[in-house]
Amino acid sequence: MKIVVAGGDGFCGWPTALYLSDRGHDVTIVDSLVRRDIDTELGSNSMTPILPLAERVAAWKEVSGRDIAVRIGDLTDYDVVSSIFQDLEPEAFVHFAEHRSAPYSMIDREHAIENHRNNVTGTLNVLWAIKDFAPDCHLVKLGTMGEYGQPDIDIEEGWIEIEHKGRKDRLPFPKQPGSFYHLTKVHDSDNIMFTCRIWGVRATDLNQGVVYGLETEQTRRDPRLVNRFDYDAVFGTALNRFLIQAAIGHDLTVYGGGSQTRGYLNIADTVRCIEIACENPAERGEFRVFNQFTESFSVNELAEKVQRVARDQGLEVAISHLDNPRVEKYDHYYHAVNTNLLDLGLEPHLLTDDVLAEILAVSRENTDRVRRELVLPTVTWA
Ligand code: NAD
Ligand code: USQ
Repeated sequence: MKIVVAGGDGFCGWPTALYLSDRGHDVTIVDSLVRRDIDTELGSNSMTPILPLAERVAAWKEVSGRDIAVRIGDLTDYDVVSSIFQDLEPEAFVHFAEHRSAPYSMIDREHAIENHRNNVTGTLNVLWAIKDFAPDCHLVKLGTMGEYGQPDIDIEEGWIEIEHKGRKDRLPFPKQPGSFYHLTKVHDSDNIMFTCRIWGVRATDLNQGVVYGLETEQTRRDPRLVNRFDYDAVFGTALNRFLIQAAIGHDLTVYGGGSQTRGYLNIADTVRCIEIACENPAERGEFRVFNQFTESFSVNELAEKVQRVARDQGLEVAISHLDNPRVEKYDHYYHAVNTNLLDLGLEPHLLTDDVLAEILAVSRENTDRVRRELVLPTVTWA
């Protein structure tokens, strides 16, 4: 298939582009490289030394013999987006290209607005371009499990049957997101659902949980293909941060009580989920939602696992309960349905000690790149 991977220079997008290319798809990466600019803004860096995009793609060609085309461009620019659809006529448009950090969106008013501008405008442009130039193209859009929040009922996959005053309907599942960033994903979902209804767009909204891990089968083939690996308090995510903290001998930073529970998945499953979505497109006019996670854990459970695996490698790390910089629920009910992707053939890579040990080992090889002053959180919700 002809597939565009927007955001293909990022943590999820890069290994996905390699995986799809390896599977014989004709892949074009579109990226504005804004994530690399944000590193400069925040004084942060990937723990792994990632090459410039052109060099990464050249290394992939050398290793695999396959071409990945690259377009540097910003989805908030409609000329860029319309030319992508006109020139490439993609069958699937995989959309990772958003600002994805909750703390980044909570820095101040300007960041909240820029986060909305970038994410909501980019997705609107993609929807208009599909309508204008490629009405059959399947939009595979990365949303987030955090759109739902933590309701006191089971979380369904996008839709819920409701009976109200004697009448029944199938309605969008209620959303209670926990940051301005998570709110942008809710706005995107609404915009996509609306265009499916009025223009007959075909779309799959992948409500992804927190992704952990670093390498995939493809990135392991050459050190130049290494994935980015964020550890700072703005872009680093829970489990990856704990593994890096263990590697540098920092206490594990559990926010607040630590009973907050989320859905998680291995990066190796992210790439496969995208393939499954692309190869099983939504119908014209269908707004399909898949909850893309494989297991759920509390933050305390993750910290305890990392502490144990680190001890096996001779590292003693303590668990610290910091004042929570976010406003979050503790001790909440969490049961989310995730059967759609499993029914289509996903075979999860579960969070075993071996998986943790591999990520910890790579982290230990890169400790010299970690700027310790970026580890503790500075952005607060309140
Ligand atoms: P990332 O920041 O590493 O990568 C995003 C990429 O998109 C970057 O390379 C960035 O330069 C690019 N980009 C951003 N805005 C753009 C624009 N307007 N035009 C063109 N390119 C743009 O993020 P990631 O971790 O790879 O996440 C990818 C997607 O998956 C995001 O939409 C995110 O919300 C979603 N997601 C991520 C996780 C996770 O744990 N990492 C979990 C759930 C959902
Ligand atoms: N947490 C800690 N300590 C840390 C970091 C995080 O206790 O050092 C806690 C947070 O308080 C939160 C949980 O871990 O309760 C998850 O936080 P996170 O930073 O790992 O993830 P989150 O902010 O939710 O965002 C990440 C990605 C985002 C994606 C989301 C999926 O950055 O792009 O949308 O995961 S989900 O959480 O399902 O919405």
